[in-house]
Amino acid sequence: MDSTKLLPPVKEALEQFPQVFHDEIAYAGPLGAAWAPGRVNLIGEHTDYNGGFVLPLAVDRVSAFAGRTRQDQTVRLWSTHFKEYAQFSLAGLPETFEEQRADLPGWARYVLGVAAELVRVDVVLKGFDAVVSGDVPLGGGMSSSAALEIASAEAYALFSDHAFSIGEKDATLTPIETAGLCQRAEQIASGVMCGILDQAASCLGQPRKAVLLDCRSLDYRYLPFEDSNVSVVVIDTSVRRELASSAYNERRQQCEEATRRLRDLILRDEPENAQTRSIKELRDISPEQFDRYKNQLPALLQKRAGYVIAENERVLQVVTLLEAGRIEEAGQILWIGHAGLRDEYEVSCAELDALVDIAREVPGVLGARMMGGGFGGCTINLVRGDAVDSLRQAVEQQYPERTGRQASIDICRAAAGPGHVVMN
Ligand code: GAF
Repeated sequence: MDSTKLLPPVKEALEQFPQVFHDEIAYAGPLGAAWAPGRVNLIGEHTDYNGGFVLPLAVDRVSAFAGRTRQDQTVRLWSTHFKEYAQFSLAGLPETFEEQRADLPGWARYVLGVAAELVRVDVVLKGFDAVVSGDVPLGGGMSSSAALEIASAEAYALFSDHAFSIGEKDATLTPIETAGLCQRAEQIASGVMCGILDQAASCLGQPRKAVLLDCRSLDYRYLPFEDSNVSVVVIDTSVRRELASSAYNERRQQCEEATRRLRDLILRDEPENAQTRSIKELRDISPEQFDRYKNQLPALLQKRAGYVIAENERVLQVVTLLEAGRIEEAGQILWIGHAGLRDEYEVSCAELDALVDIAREVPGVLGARMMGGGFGGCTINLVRGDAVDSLRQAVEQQYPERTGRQASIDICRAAAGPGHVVMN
């Protein structure tokens, strides 16, 4: 393998392995590396756990493991980012958030959680030592934790000498099954009852493509996403808030409560409509139905459900526009999505709003909105190539003035899903 072709975090982890794990342990396999990408989401925020649609793309930023199989059941890890070790045994893995190892650093709990989920589906794992590296901004709304989980699954497959495999054909686990399993690992490790968006986006990544995922049926299809004139610019507010986890779970509960109430109302008034009996999630309520019943909901639930139902429609509108090559109009929908997240779903914050406001004044920015769970992290901006520098300048000048913070700006490309390599 020509190591110059490897992604920088993969290269870094491979280079560091012999320096970090230099004790004279008899390994059971060759040096190898496994990785998986982070993601951006074009549109479809907080729709995944409502059974709706999302439109993400995996990006050219990865989480990576490089290491070797051990002869026992121990997993020993070194994080290049946190500069710390973590170690656990594959015997006696946690099944719940409460049971997870409190003495393990947060990042290693995701790796442990993936092992627990793999063992639950009867996969046989082997211990390994590995260096963990990555260039997905941590906690920045580009799914660094999902990238770590999917890279972990890929690493377990690699270091178990392919006792199981992940892939579309003749594999033990399909990419979407792997995503579901890593979603549960995330829930165990973090206590956040996340949907499947992040893990699926990482698993399903393809260069120059976005993926439309139906989070209920888990059917998906790819959309060409390469316009040499338009860049995907991600701007990080540098804000990370603890509140995000509890607020996320609260939003999820509010959506469930809104669904129950709407179902009861619709059942009462339209008992003859057989479809109403199968209302399980906000996905099942059409915008027209919602308009008929929304005034009977408490104001807060009206806002939450209204946002989700409209956002689901926005995903499908963006798909239609992208397929017709009308990217400028697709950009317009991102602004509207941001307003919904800010005013109705109330998961934005002053810093995210400042970035979107600044972007709105820059000619050539086609659309922008906050991305991910909210309360911090990044915005996604669709920007005409010749406007990227103006956007950068506007952010550098205005964001510190408005917020007292610095933002970082990154251009991302749609990239492949997980991968691995064995060194000779
Ligand atoms: C976070 C979650 F992990 C996702 O499942 C998704 O709900 C997203 O927030 C909001 O769209 O990234």
